[in-house]
Amino acid sequence: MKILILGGDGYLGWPTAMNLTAHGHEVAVVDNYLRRNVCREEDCEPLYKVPNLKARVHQWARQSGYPMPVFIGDLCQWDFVETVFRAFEPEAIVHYAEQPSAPYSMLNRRAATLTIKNNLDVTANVIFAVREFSPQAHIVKLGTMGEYGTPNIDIEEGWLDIKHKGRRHKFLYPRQAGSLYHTTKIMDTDLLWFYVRMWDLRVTDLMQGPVYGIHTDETEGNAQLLPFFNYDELFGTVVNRFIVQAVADYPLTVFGKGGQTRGYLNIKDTLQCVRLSLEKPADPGELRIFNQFVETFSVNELAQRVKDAGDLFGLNVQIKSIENPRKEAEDHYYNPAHTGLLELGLKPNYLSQDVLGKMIEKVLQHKSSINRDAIFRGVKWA
Ligand code: USQ
Repeated sequence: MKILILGGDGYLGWPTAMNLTAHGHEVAVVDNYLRRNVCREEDCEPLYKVPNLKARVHQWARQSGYPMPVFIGDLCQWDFVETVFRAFEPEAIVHYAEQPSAPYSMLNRRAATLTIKNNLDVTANVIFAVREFSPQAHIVKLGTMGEYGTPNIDIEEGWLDIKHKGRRHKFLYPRQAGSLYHTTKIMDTDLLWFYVRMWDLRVTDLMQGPVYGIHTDETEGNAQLLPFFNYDELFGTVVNRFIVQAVADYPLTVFGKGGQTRGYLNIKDTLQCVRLSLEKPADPGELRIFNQFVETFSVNELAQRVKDAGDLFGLNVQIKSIENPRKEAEDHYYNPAHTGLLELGLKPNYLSQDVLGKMIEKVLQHKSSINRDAIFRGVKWA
């Protein structure tokens, strides 16, 4: 299949690109280095240096024999979008090209408007480009479990069947996000659902939980191919942050009571979920939604697991509850369904001590590069 990856330089985009070529697909990658530029501006560089996208594509082609066209440009610009779609003629599009950080979206007005403009403009341009140039193409869009928030009832997989005054109708499951970033993902879903109804697009929306991990099958043996690994408050997800904190002898930053529960997954499972969705696409006129995670944990449970793993390495891991900079429920019901991807064939990689241990080993190699000042800056939600 000819697959276009938007956001192909990112934490998930780059490993996805390698993985899909290794599974026999023809892949092109697109990026404008937004994430790299924001990290530089905000002084929160990843743990180790990552070669630019063209250099990584070159490395991967030399190692694997799979070339990938690279397009560097801004998908908010229609001329660029048109050039990419005309040149590559994709049969499927994986849309990762969004500002992915909740704390960044809450930083200030500039970051907020950048997040709104970038995320919604790119999604709209993808929709228009598919309609104009590749109407049969399947869009696989990365959404987030955070679209649902933490309601006091079970979370279904995308949809809710409502019975009201004796009649029934199926609606998108109610969404109520906890950050501006998550809210832009809700707006993406609404845009996609609207155009699925109008133009019979075929769309899979993946409601993904926080991802952790460094290595994938394709990175083994070549450190130049590793994805970004952020551990700062803006771009690091919680497990990756806790691993770095454990290595840096920095008490694990549990926000508030630590009862916040989310659905987590290993980066390797992101790649499986995206590939399975592509290989068994949604039908024309279908918005298919999967909840993309494999197990749920509270922040306290994660901190304890990282401490246990750190102890095996002789690290002196402390856990410290600090005032929560975010406005979120710290003690809540959480029971989301997640059977769709398992039915497609997902084989979960769970958060074992072995997995945590491998991450600790890798981070220990870069201990001297850890910038302790980037770990906590306290971006306030309110
Ligand atoms: N948390 C802490 N201490 C920390 C960092 C985070 O207690 O040092 C807590 C947060 O308050 C939150 C939970 O851990 O309750 C998860 O935080 P996170 O930073 O790992 O995840 P989040 O900001 O929600 O965003 C991440 C990704 C985003 C993705 C989302 C999935 O950055 O792109 O969409 O996970 S989800 O959370 O399910 O919406």
